[in-house]
Amino acid sequence: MFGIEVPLYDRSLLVNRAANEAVCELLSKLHRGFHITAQQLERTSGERHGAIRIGRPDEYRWVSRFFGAFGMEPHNFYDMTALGPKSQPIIATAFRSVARPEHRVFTSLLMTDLFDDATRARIDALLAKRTVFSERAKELIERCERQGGLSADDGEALVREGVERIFKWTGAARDIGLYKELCDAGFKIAADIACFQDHHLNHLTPNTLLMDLYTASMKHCLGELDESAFRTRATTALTRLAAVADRDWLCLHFKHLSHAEIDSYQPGTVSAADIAALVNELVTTFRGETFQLHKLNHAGFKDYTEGPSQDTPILLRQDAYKALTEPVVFTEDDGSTVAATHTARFGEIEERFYACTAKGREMYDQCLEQADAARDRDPKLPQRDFAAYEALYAAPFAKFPKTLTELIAADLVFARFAPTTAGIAAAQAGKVTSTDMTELIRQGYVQYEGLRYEDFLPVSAAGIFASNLNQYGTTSTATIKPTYTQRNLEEIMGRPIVDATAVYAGVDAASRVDTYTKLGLLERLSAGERERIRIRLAVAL
Ligand code: OOG
Ligand code: NI
Repeated sequence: MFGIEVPLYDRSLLVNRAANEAVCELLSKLHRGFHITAQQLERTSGERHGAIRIGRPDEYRWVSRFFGAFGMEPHNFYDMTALGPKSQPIIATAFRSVARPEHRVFTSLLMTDLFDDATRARIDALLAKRTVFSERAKELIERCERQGGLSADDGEALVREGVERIFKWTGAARDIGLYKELCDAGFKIAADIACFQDHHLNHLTPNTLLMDLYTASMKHCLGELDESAFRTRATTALTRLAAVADRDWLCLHFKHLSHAEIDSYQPGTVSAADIAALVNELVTTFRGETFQLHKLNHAGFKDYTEGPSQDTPILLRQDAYKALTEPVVFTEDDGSTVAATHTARFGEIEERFYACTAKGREMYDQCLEQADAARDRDPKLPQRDFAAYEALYAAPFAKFPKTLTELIAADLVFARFAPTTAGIAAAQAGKVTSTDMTELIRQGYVQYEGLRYEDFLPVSAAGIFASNLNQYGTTSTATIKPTYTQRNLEEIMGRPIVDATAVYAGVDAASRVDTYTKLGLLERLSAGERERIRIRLAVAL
């Protein structure tokens, strides 16, 4: 549906696949035995999240029930109204499954009470007129809830309601007067939501294996980076990757690979000549007609990537090509129509890293603030001197260790632990003495895997909103600015929101208990360590 709606999006998927293919070629040299099938590559390079923006609380509840039918639950509360000057008049959650978290939809709700009474009344009146969920869709959702599932035919029918009506872009708009007023008053997001007839997808976001290679590729295909600049950027990205793509990196980026499979790879090498050959291949590929993205309707690529610096493997990095200007038709109350354009839908990309503990997250927020402030002091730097910009942005993040084992040892990220066969044998022989996880890992008694961050980042989301609305933040015009809580959104949906951090913490703690138990170490833990695990388990429950 989305590929047909937005041709540039479909092409960006091809760019992503070409970049990911180059990454996999490099990995197969670095890890002899590593191989990815065309199908796995396609899956890995596909979409991982989408974003929709909802106007009315009752619509939001239906959306929540719709996703419920697909086993997707609300995860985390994002208050976009509380980001200072970066605020947007929305609150949000993301629907995803606990067990299969890699596909999610960021779902915003416009809070019209943030606006002055007159504006609010006009937005509410316009929103009140639309019906996005058909009777048939509601019936299917209710049946699913009653029966605990749907027949294959009904399931198909519900999917069709989604792609043919609820989330389909029609370009059908209403009330051009209000649209213009809202845009001029700096409320573009409200115009994007209130003046349309459907919950169209704002964007879909594929997964890249190497953000900096993808962004350089897109900029090159869009004509923003010439061949030589592209070569430099691509070479840097691949060279950096060759230095960090160890076993932990593989585990993080390829969830379909087992530990045993990864451990069976033999170490290989990647030379400068290998990288030059990969870059050459990409240059040749991008000369093809398919990749002449500059010939399509586009508005360029964002200047910098949101999230941690490129060398800090935590949370999530995101970037995007900017929102396209698309034709829309306004139908007025008297039945007359007006052809116009609307700019809101863009093309995002994401690369995911490790989920942070509370301590890690606090440190991230501080580093981010410093890095953002440094960038704001010289906003043209990314375009003028990208290498200097990268160094500037990375400086505050220098505090963060850059490898998984160090991040775990510093208690900055969550992981899942398990005893190895050697560990269990050593425990039976009474040879396991240390209770220190890092030490147990070093001795080969424990294996580990970093938990991948499956959620969103409000400040990054604000940057994403800003770049496509061409507007950084909206101030409330209500006489008294309302504040919102998770409880408000839970009441709107009629269901609780999952605290994703508590789930990560619970997985981490439960795996520690299990590991210590199997290694006969539980009783030997210090009181402090036991308390720390107990708290994480309790939070998760
Ligand atoms: C949602 C912005 C949030 C992300 O990736 O952070 C988001 C929107 O633009 O509607 O999708
Ligand atoms: Ni997004």
